[in-house]
Amino acid sequence: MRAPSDGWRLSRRDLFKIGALAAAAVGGVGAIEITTRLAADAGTAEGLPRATSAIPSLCQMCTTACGIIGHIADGRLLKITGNPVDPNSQGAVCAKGVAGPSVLYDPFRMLYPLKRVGERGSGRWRRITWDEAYDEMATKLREIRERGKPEEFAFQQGRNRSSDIVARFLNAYGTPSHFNHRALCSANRRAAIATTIGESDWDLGDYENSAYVLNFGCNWAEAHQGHIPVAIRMMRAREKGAKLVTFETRMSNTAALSDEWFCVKPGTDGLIALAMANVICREGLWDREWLESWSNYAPDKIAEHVAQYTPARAEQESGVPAATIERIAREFAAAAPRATTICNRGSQGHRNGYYNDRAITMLNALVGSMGKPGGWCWHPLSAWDKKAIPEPKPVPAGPTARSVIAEAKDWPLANAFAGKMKVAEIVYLWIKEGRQKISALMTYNADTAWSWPEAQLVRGVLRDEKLIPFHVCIDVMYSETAHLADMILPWATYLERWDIDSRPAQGLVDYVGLRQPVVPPRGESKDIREIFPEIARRVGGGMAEYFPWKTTEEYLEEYFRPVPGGFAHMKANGIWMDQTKKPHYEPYNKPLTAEDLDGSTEDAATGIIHKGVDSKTGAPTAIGIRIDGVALRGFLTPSRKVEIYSDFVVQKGKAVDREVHPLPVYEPIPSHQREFPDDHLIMTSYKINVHNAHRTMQSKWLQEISHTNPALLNRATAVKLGIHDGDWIEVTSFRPLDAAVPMGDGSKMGTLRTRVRLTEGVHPMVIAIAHNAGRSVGGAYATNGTDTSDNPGYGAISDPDLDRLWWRGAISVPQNDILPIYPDPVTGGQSYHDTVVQIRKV
Ligand SMILES: Nc1nc2c(c(=O)[nH]1)N[C@H]1C(S)=C(S)[C@@H](COP(=O)(O)OP(=O)(O)OC[C@H]3O[C@@H](n4cnc5c(=O)[nH]c(N)nc54)[C@H](O)[C@@H]3O)O[C@H]1N2
Ligand SMILES: Nc1nc2c(c(=O)[nH]1)N[C@H]1C(S)=C(S)[C@@H](COP(=O)(O)OP(=O)(O)OC[C@H]3O[C@@H](n4cnc5c(=O)[nH]c(N)nc54)[C@H](O)[C@@H]3O)O[C@H]1N2
Ligand code: SF4
Ligand SMILES: [Mo]
Repeated sequence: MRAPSDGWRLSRRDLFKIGALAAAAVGGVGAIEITTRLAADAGTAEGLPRATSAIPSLCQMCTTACGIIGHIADGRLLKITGNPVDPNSQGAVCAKGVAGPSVLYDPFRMLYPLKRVGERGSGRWRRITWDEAYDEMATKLREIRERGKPEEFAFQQGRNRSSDIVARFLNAYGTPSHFNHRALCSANRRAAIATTIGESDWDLGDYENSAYVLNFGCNWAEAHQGHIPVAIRMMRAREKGAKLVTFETRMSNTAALSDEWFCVKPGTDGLIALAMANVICREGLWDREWLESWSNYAPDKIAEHVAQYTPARAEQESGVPAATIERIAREFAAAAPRATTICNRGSQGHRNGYYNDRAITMLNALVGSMGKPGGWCWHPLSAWDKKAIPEPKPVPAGPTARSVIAEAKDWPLANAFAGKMKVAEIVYLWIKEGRQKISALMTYNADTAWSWPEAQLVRGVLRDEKLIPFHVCIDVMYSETAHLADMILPWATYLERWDIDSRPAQGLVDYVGLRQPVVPPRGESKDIREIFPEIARRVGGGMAEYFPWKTTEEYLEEYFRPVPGGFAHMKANGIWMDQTKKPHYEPYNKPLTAEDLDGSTEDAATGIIHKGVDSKTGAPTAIGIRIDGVALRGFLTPSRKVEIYSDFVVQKGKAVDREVHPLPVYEPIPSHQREFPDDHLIMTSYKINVHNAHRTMQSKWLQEISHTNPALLNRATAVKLGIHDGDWIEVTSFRPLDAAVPMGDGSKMGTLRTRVRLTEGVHPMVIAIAHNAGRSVGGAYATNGTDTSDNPGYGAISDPDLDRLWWRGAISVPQNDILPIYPDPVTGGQSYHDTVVQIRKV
């Protein structure tokens, strides 16, 4: 029976109408009231209950964190629209954002704490109380801490948006074994940008004002960490006549929305960019004056370096005609400074990804578009201004204990920059190899057993009670990782929890947002903001001192005090931005004031201006540089200029006996440097627009739209292999043939069976498989009807939609089961698109 609190249910027809209304709301500028009125009116017009309140919050169906409004009727979330006051998303939401209620009201959600009763992975559980859960956790964690081995408590997270409370808890405990997902995601790109400009690891572009956008493997129309905020700006740029050029291995929706699409061989984007640099230098299309002021490497030396990368060589390796590379280089330079590159996992998710992104970033320096309106821009803050809105005190200091895995010393650039990136894909391998003893593991906001490369290795380690004696998983849903836990704590969804949050500002002005519950948590689910203080109290030993607030609201009240109107403003509006701030254009050109210069010293040879000393290192602190007689802020690199040549990375490499090239170079992918037999292909990965990694797998609304991930194969390749559309194939992967990486012996790694979809829209040497599919547990919707097991964590399930699961049995495969661990030797970034596979019709 359906519980009375389940209320009414939307029909598919209603959903369609709401989707149209949400789309209409996207265009609606102005105040929240407008959207609220729209919702209320819409309710009556569509025969739906009237929304009685509209609560601003932040989406987390992906990590773009768009401002949303939850429309509530009779205590139930009716629908989600965009919050127009969000400067990033400006009132727009994507299909995943609209589908929030399907995650909140998912019948297979975890609602009660569970303890394992069968063997690990047997799927047999019993319900326990929170009190029992807290006690058991606190007893284990206290014992480890009192033994003086806090590093044996490991915390594995993914794309967490509550970093304040996580760091507070782990630092108060004292463990450095804090593992994240970054190397799986964006490490190469971040390292390339940080090397080059020093003051940010994230480019934002200024797409709305661009005349030319050169895209190397960024799928902004379907994915990207700034998805909706970027997509709306790109579309506006196009309306204003900008030209969008996309290099992709596949006809993505982004490629389809571009003026030109070039299908590249995987891993060759850096070479194309270097060949463009060659054309720009050779033909004098550069902004020589800008380079002379701002590049730490002389223009003629850059020209000399890129001379080896001819368009003819780039054509040979990438397949893009030399004449096209020349034409695009000229067009890009002609449009500068209103020209920018954009790139993402397509260029950086490779063994040579760091250098690819170094080369792509350099193009913007060559044409002098860095920091200019319509050019390649950035913001130094990746979130809100933490100096103006600091974390409430007392804040615990960082841990003093050491963790071999988190330090990941073999990779010189993994932890070289401000934000430590770590090397996510080696965590479970190194635990297996006994490099780090783990006595307790807490997994949170990550489905490592499914989204990490070599997922079966992760599962093997999680299953092994000698390697992981105690595993607590905090999750909203029953995931592959939860399946291998000893205890599962039901986590509140993003629609039921509090957060302070914001994303890199696409408008180049920082802002701050509030995620607030639009409804109370379902069942017994709780957020970590409630769980962690309670564990801290029970562990004792001084931990609780860092959690003096009685409630999360009390803590946030204090946190938001510096915001005009405080917490009350945030609860009513969801967002605050200082309207007097100007966009962060050309920060390097900002003159130093007389006050800045008072008491400073200047290095005669470099022009670098210093003032005071670094409290940790004792070295003089640079505050700027004199350029053409003017004292300016400059870039935040060691040279205060754009580092085309980086001695910093060379030294980092030397420290661990690894060669890091100071300049952007092209390093061919070792396993790709040979003749491929017809049945050998390069397996790439991509994201589906309506799904986000693991967190949307349970959404019946989104699963209904997309529930399979057939292998995309070029028709010409299929003809050679006698494969037809819809055929079953076996895909066997090989480890990289690459002495510089763990297990790089070229041996066979894994096999999966799937079906093919033939298309002209994929490179003939590529087999492309989407990663957003292939769950084996988590209930009927996540698994296309195959997991029917009863789980005491779900509560009573009565969902009439189960009878409408028309896609039951649809094929979806877990790509990561055949994706080898393959860290870039420089940064540790996982090479997602380099795996050589053999395919066979079955
Ligand atoms: N819908 C959706 N949105 C998401 C996510 C999601 O799972 N689903 N995840 C979020 C996260 S965590 C991230 S990191 C971002 C990622 O955002 P993006 O990096 O923009 O998207 P991806 O699909 O990972 O990869 C980009 C594209 O690279 C292409 N590609 C593969 N190899 C090459 C190559 O050698 N050269 C070129 N030029 N292209 C290549 C793939 O076909 C793919 O379309 O998206 C975020 N947003
Ligand atoms: N083959 C392949 N593998 C990939 C990638 C790829 O392109 N190809 N991309 C990689 C990238 S870029 C990344 S960042 C990682 C991401 O991999 P993950 O970190 O595993 O993916 P997420 O979906 O971010 O995290 C899943 C967790 O989000 C949590 N979550 C938090 N809040 C909510 C909520 O309110 N509702 C729901 N439903 N869940 C919530 C749940 O705990 C869930 O387990 O995957 C990587 N894996
Ligand atoms: S882009 Fe991400 S954060 Fe924004 S609405 Fe879509 S799912 Fe939500
Ligand atoms: Mo990611």
